[in-house]
Amino acid sequence: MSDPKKYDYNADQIQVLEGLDPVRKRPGMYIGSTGQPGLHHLVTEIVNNSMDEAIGGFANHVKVEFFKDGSVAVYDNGRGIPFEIKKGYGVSGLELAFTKLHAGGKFGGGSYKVSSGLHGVGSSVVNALSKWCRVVVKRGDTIVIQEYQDGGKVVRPVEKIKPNKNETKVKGAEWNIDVAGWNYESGTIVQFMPDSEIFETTDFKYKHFIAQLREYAYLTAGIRFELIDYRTDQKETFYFEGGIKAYLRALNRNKKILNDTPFHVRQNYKDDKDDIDVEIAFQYNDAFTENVVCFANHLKNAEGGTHLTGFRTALTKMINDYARKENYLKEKDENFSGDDLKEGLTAIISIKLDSSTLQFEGQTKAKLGNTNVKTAVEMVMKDSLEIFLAEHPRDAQAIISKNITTLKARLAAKAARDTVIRKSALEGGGVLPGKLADCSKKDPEHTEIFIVEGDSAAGPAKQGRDRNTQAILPLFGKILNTERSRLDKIVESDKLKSLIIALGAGIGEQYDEKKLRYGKIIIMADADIDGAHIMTLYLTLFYRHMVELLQSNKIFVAVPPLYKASWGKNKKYLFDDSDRVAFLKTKEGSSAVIQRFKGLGEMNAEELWETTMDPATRRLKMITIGDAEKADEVFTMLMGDEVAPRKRFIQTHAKHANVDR
Ligand code: TTJ
Repeated sequence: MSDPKKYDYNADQIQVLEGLDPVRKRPGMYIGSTGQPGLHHLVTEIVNNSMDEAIGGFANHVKVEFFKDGSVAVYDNGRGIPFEIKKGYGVSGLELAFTKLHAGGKFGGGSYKVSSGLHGVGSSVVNALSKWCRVVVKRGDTIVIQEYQDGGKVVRPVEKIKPNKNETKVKGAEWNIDVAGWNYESGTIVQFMPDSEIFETTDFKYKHFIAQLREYAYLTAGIRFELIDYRTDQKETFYFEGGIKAYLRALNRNKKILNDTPFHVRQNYKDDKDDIDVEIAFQYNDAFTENVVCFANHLKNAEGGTHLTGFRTALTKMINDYARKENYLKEKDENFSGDDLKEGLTAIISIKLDSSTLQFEGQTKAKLGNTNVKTAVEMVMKDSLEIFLAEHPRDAQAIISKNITTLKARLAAKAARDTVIRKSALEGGGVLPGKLADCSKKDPEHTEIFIVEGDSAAGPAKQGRDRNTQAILPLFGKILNTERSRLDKIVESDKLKSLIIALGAGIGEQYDEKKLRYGKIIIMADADIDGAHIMTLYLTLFYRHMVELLQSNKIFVAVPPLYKASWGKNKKYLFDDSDRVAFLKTKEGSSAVIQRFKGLGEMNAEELWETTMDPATRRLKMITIGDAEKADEVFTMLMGDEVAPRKRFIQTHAKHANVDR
């Protein structure tokens, strides 16, 4: 796989920078947190050193033990950390590695290193955050030990020991590792007790390590990972001769597989700048979901990244090329899109490169950013996939017939959507909705439409309006949840259909502002919580499916008054409470009767005209994109898939809110 000389390093290559105080002062900087993830990271860090040794081809057995006393030990059968005195330092490489911070200074450097991947920490950081720590190194007949205490202070210089009958020099510690039982020619054992004064918890979660070591075992074919928990007497062993091919099989278990031969490639990509190991396996099943798992230096990239992009690009190109060449796609057919190849795809992408160059992006730093990796994966994939398809025509056929089914479904869905939209919404069969009381003028420069919530307000609105220029469309009850529903569902809803047809301009991709029948669209709803909810629904609809209406400032909300003050033959409408307070301070205020409108339906035609509809006296609030965006957010929260924020919202607003579902 990789050049063994890369691993031919020794103590001379360890760079020394400083002592361990900074680690204890700011642990989070080195391990991310002092919670359980940080605690777990200590073990990962130690295991990763053994992983490096294993990937280099020098170890094939790694064991992790959790002891009753709270300590953990990691064993490998690698070459053993060098323990001879390092020239110029007067101490061993082993001691340097465990007691000095070596920024960027990895053993060897420049090779594929799993360690130092995420936080750039090393064994010294683990030592610094431990109550005590011990290292045992075996090389041939020689076994040496070193012990540390209280954050990495040497309490036992490197000394030779016998495999049996050992005693610790650490106060209060037990001797519980099995040196004699680790009966290999050479190897390293590291044991440490996390410092309970540093960590919020020192309880290692066994399940976490089951998952991690299983994943490691899949990613490193032929290496045995053992996990023992003496606290609960549990034990697992993970060993996969087939590596990521075995992983693929596990992910596709219980699925009907389409290509019996899985695709698999493992290749090094080298040019003047890069040296990247690429390993990929994929196989299609008859399901509709996609399952692609990506790793960089054995770190899972939940958000994908450049390796995933390279994989998709190559897969799309090669499948299209092959399908054309073999006439699965005819001249008139369109190409598979990247999405057409996702259904039923299970894939594992694992790349390795110099860990000091790893770049991560995204919300959770779980997206690989190294741009060269895209090229490397793409090149390796293209070459090997071309060969695979040529050599396995029956597997190729199985894959491509699945892809064709997906493609056809996509085209059929689009066609269905287009016809539904055209028939129901755009043309409306030339018939305006029966509920619409249209205006006589046709020129949108002069016309406006009131969308009136509820039948009780619709009557007065129809009577009170200016018939020349004002149209009324009564819509009753809550409209469809547009957040969740797709376009074809939306136009099937009767309420929305009449709204879309009345507006005349269509919806979605087919929206055409030139066909809009009114210059202003005015939503009229009660000034209560239900009204606000209804408003949210409309704004969401406009925001998601007719955003042009918002961009050209055509959406408005009518603002009805909250109060009517009457005295003698006089009256005055008060729009809000500050109006009312101001009015009460005047002469008329003292004798006036103040009536509160509970809803639009309580106003008669004349009142509604005077207060809410007459362009000369009414108030309108213009809805901006920003308003609609906010409505959309509220909507997503109320109707979306995230349950927790909705619960919180409803609990906070429980007295007022009246929420569907
Ligand atoms: C160092 O150069 C000579 C050959 O061995 C190289 C080495 O570092 N090997 C090595 C280190 N094997 N295992 C480790 C190791 C194992 C554990 C469990 C923890 C640490 C910090 C290192």
